[in-house]
Amino acid sequence: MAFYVSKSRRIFSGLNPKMGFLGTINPGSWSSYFTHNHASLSKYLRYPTTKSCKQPTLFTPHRFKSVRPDNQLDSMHSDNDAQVLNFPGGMVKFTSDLKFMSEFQEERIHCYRVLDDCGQPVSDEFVQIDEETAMKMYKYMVTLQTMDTIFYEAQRQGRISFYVTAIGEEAINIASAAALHMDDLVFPQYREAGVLLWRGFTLQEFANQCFGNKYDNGKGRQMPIHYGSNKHNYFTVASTVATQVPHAVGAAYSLKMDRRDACTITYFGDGGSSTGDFHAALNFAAVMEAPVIFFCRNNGWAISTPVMDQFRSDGIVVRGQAYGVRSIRVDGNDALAVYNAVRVARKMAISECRPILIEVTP
Ligand SMILES: Cc1ncc(C[n+]2csc(CCOP(=O)(O)OP(=O)(O)O)c2C)c(N)n1
Ligand SMILES: [Mg+2]
Repeated sequence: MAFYVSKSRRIFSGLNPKMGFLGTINPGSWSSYFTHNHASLSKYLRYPTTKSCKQPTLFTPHRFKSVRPDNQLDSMHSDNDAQVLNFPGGMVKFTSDLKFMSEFQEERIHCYRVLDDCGQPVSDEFVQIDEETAMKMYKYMVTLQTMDTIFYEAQRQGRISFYVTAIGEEAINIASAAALHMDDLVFPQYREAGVLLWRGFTLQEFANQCFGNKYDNGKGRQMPIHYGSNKHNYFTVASTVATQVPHAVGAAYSLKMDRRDACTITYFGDGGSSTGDFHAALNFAAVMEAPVIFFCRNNGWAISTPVMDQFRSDGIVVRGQAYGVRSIRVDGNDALAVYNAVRVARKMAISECRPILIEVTP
């Protein structure tokens, strides 16, 4: 038995670097962690150690040692505060108000933009892009729309069996792609051909895939518009709605374990946000602190199902906070706003090892 335990301990420590979420086996660490880190606050704490506090198990996660909960506690605490409770997941204050949280906020979440309806800047607090990049973005937006028009007509004429356009979502496609690096892995839905176009997939390659000819990367085994390219770090389009979202979280976690200077981004629609995969993925990413950008294109419809028949929340953006994911709502017709939001999201995702949720509307 002693031999077995010492052997498994060796195996366990060998696995540890790759399995960062598995923590140390030290039952005393939980309470000593709080007293050590909050010595000055310990007089205010009520330790529900006798019955409600879960004692650590063999697989106590490392993330309980994250500094994030400490910062949260410090910011909410002042010397005048009454007793605080060590509630599962963090500290909470007591209240004697019997008050249910409202199902909505006083005001809907604002939409970030930097250009007004006439294209004039409304602020100077955003990163300007150089003229060359601006021209390239414009060129690719026009190219995307032209390609869509031609392939859409080919589909209507019966030359290809299926097609989906990004009409109205050109800025969403191109500006988000421009803010990413080539090492970032893309997990697309089906309305983001512009991201692949930006990365260098040629018009001929798009045609090869749509027509399923022998030059197609997938050798014609997929439906049209299911593009994928290893070379461009673009995973094959997942039209089974939102299945790509948890995949992106797993891949992001892998990038983090390998300490790569890259993140993943996954695109999905409002319809995708109405699936279980979306919720599982957000929670998974928050808990595992995975560098992933959830990019939701809320165009108001999942085919013929309007958002009013999908959810009652203030769009998708508010769901981030419920899962502990930083979020923003952005005007998808403002290419500079999309560019800035994705650029900052990427930086935060990688440097702080955290998921970010962006909701855009065309
Ligand atoms: C799991 C699954 N259920 C249903 C469908 C059928 N379907 C294809 S697209 C779509 C709507 C997706 O809407 P949204 O995510 O908002 O994307 P949009 O087309 O608006 O960009 C549905 C339900 C599917 N492809 N996969
Ligand atoms: Mg939609």
